Amino acid sequence: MATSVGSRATSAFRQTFQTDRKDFLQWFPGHMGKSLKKMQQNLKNVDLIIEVHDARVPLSGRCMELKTTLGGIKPHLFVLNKKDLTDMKYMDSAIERLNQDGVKNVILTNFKDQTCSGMKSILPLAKKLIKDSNRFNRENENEFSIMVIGVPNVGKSSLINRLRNKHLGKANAARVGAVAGITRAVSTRVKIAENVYLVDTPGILSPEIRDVHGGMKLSLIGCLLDHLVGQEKMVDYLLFWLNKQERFEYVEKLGLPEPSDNVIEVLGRIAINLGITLKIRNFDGQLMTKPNYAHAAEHFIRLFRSGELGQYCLDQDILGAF
Ligand SMILES: Nc1nc2c(ncn2[C@@H]2O[C@H](COP(=O)(O)OP(=O)(O)OP(=O)(O)O)[C@@H](O)[C@H]2O)c(=O)[nH]1
Ligand SMILES: [Mg+2]
Repeated sequence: MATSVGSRATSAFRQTFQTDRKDFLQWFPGHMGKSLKKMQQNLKNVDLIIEVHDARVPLSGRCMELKTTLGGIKPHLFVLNKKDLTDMKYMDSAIERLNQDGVKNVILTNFKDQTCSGMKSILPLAKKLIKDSNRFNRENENEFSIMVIGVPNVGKSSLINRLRNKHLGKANAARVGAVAGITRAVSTRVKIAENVYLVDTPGILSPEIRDVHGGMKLSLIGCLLDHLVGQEKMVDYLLFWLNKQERFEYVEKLGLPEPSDNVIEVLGRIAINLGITLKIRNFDGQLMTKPNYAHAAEHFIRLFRSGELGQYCLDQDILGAF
């Protein structure tokens, strides 16, 4: 049933998002096969896989290629990270759905929180799973080797640094960054505790099963490079999603008069509020001031990603009512 927002009924907002699937296939990097092959080769020396995910996309964030090439062979721990940015009220149903899909040992974490209890439980659970498993073909029975995998920008290197810092100080930390593709190659193993080694890997992503919604959600959380998708298109999808879910916190945070589904109108208003304009010459040579839509889009996305617009589980629409 439609509810009323200011003078506007929410049924007035878009119920579908139009985009060209042809563009969407180009968003996904094509160079990841080499890393995936290296990860497969390393698998024989690995006792456990930690798969890191972004808790804002607990279902659409899975890379099926990772699942089919590396899943099922070794004990597996599934970390739903960035819980500080997700809407926690959907996490129970997300974990239930993952369990139904055969994903066990799910841990929720926030690697930015030094007191995170999920974080503290990773190593003890990893050791238990390894001890309970059948470790065949292992040269050194007393050593544990763990490979950390996942799509780009979910916190794989952060996990390694957190475990490392706890046990061995900050020297030689893995590189971490807010854009996708910071880790470029499968690392040599890093000692994180007595007899425990971790292998960092680059984010792996492939377009094989993604629908447009999955692709747009991954772009919003920073798994794809923004310039490939286009920030204005990303804001357009975000507006579509927020309005459809009746999440209107953005209106006040961005100083808008009311919710809107019109991306140009919204970006124009943000640019005016922030005083970000461009001077351009019109056809008869006169200087004109125009809103800087690109910077306004960047601002909107930055606020969304930092959690300043609220906490969101972008898969709430496919998880259904809780
Ligand atoms: N808010 C929040 N940010 C996090 C969390 N964990 C990691 N980050 C941030 O997420 C970004 C990506 O972290 P990385 O550890 O580089 O992620 P990655 O999976 O190794 O990324 P690639 O190597 O590019 O595939 C960085 O800006 C981290 O500071 C978390 O739990 N919460
Ligand atoms: Mg990394």
